[in-house]
Amino acid sequence: MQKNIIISILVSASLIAGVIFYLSNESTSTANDSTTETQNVEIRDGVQYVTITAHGGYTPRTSTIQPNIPTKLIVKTNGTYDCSSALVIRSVGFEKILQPTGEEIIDLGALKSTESIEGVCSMGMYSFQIKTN
Ligand SMILES: [Cu+2]
Repeated sequence: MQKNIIISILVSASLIAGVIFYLSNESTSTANDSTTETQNVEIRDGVQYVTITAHGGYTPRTSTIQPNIPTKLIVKTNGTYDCSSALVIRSVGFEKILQPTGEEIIDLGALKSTESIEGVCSMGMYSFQIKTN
């Protein structure tokens, strides 16, 4: 009898711990999403740089750039061990496993006003899009 009570306490304690862990994870990912609003496109010396973070997906999911300007994509990783580090950008023939922490600079060329570029993880679960305005 005593044993059963102890077991059920242990089981419910680990369930509660699991729920708390899940909820705290949820809130961090929401916090990350709110930073997607920040400006991630910058033109320096005639080159347009788009910066995207790969970590449990890509942030921001959608970026808007100007057409007809030579453009480079900077993909930042920071302790990225999930599959968003396996990046594929078909339209420019890019396919690479990124370093867990670092920066990858990918030449996108100058996009036409109707063009858009899509990056996906190698399994196609995560993606991001770069559109022209
Ligand atoms: Cu994936």
